[in-house]
Amino acid sequence: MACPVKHLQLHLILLFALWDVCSMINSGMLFPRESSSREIKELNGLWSFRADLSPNRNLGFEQAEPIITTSLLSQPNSDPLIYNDITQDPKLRDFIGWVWYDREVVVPSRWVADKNIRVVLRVGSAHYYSVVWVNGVKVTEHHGGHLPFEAEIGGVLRGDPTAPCRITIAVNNTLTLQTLPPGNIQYLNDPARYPKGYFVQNTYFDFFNYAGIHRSVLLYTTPQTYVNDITVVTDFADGAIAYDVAVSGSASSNASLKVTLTDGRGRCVATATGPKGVLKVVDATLWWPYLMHERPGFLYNMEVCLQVAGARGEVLEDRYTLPVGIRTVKVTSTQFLINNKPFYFHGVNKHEDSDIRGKGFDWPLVVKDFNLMKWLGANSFRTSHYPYDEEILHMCDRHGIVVIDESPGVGIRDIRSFGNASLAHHLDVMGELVTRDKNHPSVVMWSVANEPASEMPPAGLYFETVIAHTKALDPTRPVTYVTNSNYARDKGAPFVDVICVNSYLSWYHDPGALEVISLQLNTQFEEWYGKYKKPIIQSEYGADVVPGLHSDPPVMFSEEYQVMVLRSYHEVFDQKRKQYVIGELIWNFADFMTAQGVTRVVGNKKGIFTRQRQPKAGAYTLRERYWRIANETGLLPPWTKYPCSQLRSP
Ligand code: GCB
Repeated sequence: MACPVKHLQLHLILLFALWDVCSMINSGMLFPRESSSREIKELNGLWSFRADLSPNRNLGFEQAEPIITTSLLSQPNSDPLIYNDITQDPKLRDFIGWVWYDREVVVPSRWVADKNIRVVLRVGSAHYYSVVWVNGVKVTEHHGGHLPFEAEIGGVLRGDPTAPCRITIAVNNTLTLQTLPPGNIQYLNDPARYPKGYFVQNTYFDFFNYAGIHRSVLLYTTPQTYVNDITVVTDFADGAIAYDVAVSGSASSNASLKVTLTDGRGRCVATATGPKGVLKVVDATLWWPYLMHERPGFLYNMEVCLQVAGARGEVLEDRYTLPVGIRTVKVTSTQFLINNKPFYFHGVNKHEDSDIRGKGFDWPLVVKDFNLMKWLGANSFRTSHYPYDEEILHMCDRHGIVVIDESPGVGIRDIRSFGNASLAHHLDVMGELVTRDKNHPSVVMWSVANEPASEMPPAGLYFETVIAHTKALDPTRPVTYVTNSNYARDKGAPFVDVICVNSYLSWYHDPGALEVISLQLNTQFEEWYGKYKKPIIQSEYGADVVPGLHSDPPVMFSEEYQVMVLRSYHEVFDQKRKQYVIGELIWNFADFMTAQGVTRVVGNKKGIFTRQRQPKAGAYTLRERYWRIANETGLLPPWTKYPCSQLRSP
């Protein structure tokens, strides 16, 4: 008979081992939250804005650095922070180069007067390379969109407490072969065909390269000695939460820490002291995915209270509360297990994309998308092809929507993008991503790239390195990348935990030939599984639809054709999910904007919803299927039981 005490000890030893490695990444990027010791001031709304249209695109720096004069901004537009789709000026929509944002902010005088307060400026994401000044003093710069960056600005503000706080952010959307995603600028020098200095930006991905500031800019405060980072690793078997708190600031070595875990009703269920420890929850309520349990997305609140003695003997405190879900993730050769139960991904690929806002964060859109995913019976999505706003991950935690969290490593297709500079940057980006998202129970797997040229000779070492690095940062989650290479030539596949394959049978291959799907998809799965003996997710499949276009017999771009493609794929999924296929993610949740091109009719139309989030016929096909799968598992909570017979395409 198994000894329960031994069993418990084993789990804890394992947790501690993991947690020691996790402490490697304790450099901190906690989501800003208000508490009795922390305040937030959001800086959303209108900023002064100007694109640098000068011939060398450098006038802003020539005139402005180090002090930003108002001359560059003398005729400021008052624009929201994403500029591409709000302008009537085509030069601005497709602008490449530096744009400048500028704003004067009222900072509470207490924040400046009280030297025990740290004032932090945080940019949720700006695409691609950003430089930030406060009152003309450069405070930070950052390479890469889709991830946050911040700077402590209290020192600058205190330099001249009478000065207003002027924040200037310059953002450049130029991509190079070493950026993530990669791109390159091509000068077209034929004077008979192009004006002098004419250039284009080539990219190797299929979404519009929305530029500017995509997410919240805010100021927040902490005390000078503060909770800089928290890492949690949980174990469902014994309700254990191993935590590791990183403290920063001058008095950090004298800090005392108390950690309190409360349940949904605010009842204390466990406490611990010290920067590292284990909280044990008796009869823990686990975190479960949507449609897998009657109580999906259960979260505890873990409050960290840090105390240090002030100069006059007073107690200085910092408090930070982290939502925590208790769950485990494991991969076998045929299954994906959440809390040791098989999980089948029936979900979508998304984009942060909508009319006018482009990639700008928008709460009503986020809520609508969650309502649609739940309507659809989707239990998961991939953050194709970059990290999404943290608020979206919080929604996933709360609603039990499972996430494959993807880096911006999309379109690594030029051999020069496999060099050392690219690799070093990719490792940094994975560090930033894992640091930001490591505590989300909804995040169950990292995807380091989408459709790289993984058959190229350097791809093997490149992906071995990126994947090993990601696993070292987070030993608790599987790591993958999404491939469309041939199974026999893919050099990175030996290093992934789950094979994620994209294929567009009867679309990009054998267009119009629906009859080949079954045979070719079977072959695809058998070849990948035969070679690697790893579980497989169909990470993309689909077909473009011009909404309202009908045709019988079905032809490409009609609603009927998309339905037929989906059904043909589904038949094969149904055979293979009994074996080793562990998921299917439709491409795409909604139509989205792309660069202009001859295959794109105002964007990519493979959405099952339009860009305005109205269902196409394919949405009903998928809805019927996803609810049927959810019903089959027998784990569907009674309140969600859906009579499949009543779900019918219109
Ligand atoms: C893909 C890409 C995705 C594209 C899609 C398409 O393989 O991963 O970004 O949008 O195909 O529709 O071409």
